[in-house]
Amino acid sequence: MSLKVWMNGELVAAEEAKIGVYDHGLLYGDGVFEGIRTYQGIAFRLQQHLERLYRSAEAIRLVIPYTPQQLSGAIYETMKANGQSEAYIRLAVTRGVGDLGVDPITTKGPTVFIITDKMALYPKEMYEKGMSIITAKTIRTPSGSLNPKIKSMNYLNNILAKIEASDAGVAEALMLNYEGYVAECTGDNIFIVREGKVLTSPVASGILEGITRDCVLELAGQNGIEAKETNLLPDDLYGADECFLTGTAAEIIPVTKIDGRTIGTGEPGPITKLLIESFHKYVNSQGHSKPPGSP
Ligand code: PXG
Repeated sequence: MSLKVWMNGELVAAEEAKIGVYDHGLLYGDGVFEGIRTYQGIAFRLQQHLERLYRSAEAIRLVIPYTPQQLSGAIYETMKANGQSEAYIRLAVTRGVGDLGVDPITTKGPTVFIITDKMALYPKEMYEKGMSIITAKTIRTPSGSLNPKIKSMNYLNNILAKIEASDAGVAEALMLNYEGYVAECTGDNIFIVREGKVLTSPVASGILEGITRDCVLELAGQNGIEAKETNLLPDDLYGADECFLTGTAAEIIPVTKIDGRTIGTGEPGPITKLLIESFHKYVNSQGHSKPPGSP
């Protein structure tokens, strides 16, 4: 049985779920999306994902023709139709079909679709031994060009850096901003541990405000670990005691090598391990859809 995809209010077979070649999402990458996952059948921090989706849409002046409640209902309806209890959810809103030409004024209304599928995770070994990453030559798009806070369908900036990672034989690439500060990886946020403190690049450095990143900042606080957003340079990373990445698919993954340099002892560090454990406990508890500690 093929998977069902929710498309503009209807459940259709995956092979019938098609986007027209005149859709500006395809022609120009004109659209926004979210990547969400479930734990125990419940979408992780769905409200935050939906808020980010609507913020992204507003930033590109795209009006989503559904309420957050409708989209939330549609997600669970799609999972149910597919007989899934756990899923990776891709929720996307494109500008829709229009004439050739970048002007969205010719489009006739957004295309909204929801895919619920399996999660693609990093190999287990990387979580145990840590991963190697490189710094990409490709600079993260400056906020004044296309703010990385907007989770748009324009991912070529990240894709070019990901190709650099593949060329170097590693799974992820770190991207710097145009000022030379650490921004983020192609699909993950980056953290370091220095003298017992957890540090990560501020949103103002031009990054996606990751939902896993927010969760890790909260969990650090709950565990009595000082966590701070601060500009970081590549040298801060090379000299860090520990390093890890966060993202919906990756959760928290230790980084033990950057540009061939060993980070800390070369093994996942104690604070990284503590945060991983704390994260697992949190997502396996009831109420992970809400921030930790909230009623
Ligand atoms: N930075 C970028 C550029 C991302 O795309 C993150 C950081 C982490 O954010 P979250 O909210 O997930 O903690 C992302 C998220 C995929 C996929 O299919 C990509 C992401 C998330 C889920 C799936 O490539 N990127």
